Amino acid sequence: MASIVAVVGATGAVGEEMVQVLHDRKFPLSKLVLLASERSAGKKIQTAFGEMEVELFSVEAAQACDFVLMAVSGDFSKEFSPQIIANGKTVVIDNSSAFRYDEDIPLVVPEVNPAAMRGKLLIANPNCTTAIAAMALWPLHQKFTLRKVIMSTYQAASGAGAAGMIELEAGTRKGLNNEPVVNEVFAHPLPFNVIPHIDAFQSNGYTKEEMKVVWETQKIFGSKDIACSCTCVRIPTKRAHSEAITIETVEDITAEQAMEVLRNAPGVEVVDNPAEKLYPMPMTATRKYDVEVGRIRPSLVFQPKGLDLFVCGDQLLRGAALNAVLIAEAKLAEA
Ligand code: 2RA
Repeated sequence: MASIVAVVGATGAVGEEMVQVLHDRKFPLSKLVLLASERSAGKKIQTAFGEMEVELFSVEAAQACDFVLMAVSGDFSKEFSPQIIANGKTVVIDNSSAFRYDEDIPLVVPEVNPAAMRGKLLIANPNCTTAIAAMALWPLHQKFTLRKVIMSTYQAASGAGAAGMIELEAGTRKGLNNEPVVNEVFAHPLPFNVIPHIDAFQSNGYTKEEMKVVWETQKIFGSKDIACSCTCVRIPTKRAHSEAITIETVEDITAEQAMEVLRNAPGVEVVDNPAEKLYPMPMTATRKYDVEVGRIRPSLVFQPKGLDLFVCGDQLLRGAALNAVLIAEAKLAEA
């Protein structure tokens, strides 16, 4: 059944990708509406569907749709998402962190916990770092049961939106010209640097980005028993996040067994042939739907009950827009 879909925040990096993914996946649309606040309303933008005018957001305009994909700030979503779903029919898929930790709101990666959103109108999209890791970790959890997840990330500029990518590109040019590199989006200049600071520091010394991995992995996997710890680092790449992950499992696990499981997992591409210099990289994972997984080897600390692996996924796709559209597709199938 064809649906009316709105993308709210279509002029941002995630919103733009949502429109592109709806187009590329041939989502059954009867109408696509681009909604935004007064600042962007009236703008004409080029999309995969041709030139489209951005319309002014209102609750009524959103309620006229079957699906509303929110690519806006948490504050905006917190105010308006509950108002939109009050009509009892419009499905809101929210990319912000506004509702991710509410017990009653499902936090969904469709390949992992689609049942959580059955009958629900407001669904939260996970943080990109979690969503990318979940693709590799879930199939391993199902077969070998995760006990511990220890992760270090290498996160691209796109995580900070279009402004982050622009700051990286402009700063890199300036750096190469020996001009001073200024930073507004990132805590420090990002070109030629790595910054172990994404989002706000919490009272336990971890950043919110790091705690999101912990909270969200446990919620999506439905298990508080998985102990997680994470260090999140921004690096000067453009739009694919990388993650070095160590797992400890309840069951014995070998690299070959893990590879076999991951080769059959949806949304995963095993790229693991070191002899041929084949392993996941942001350069090859960019603009791919699948998450690349490789460097799979027994953990020197936890073997025979543990592995080390490296994961790369497109932050704007798997980490945001693709996951949101897959949620919408799963809701359609539910209807
Ligand atoms: C980042 N995870 O990379 C954030 C974006 N959601 O900054």
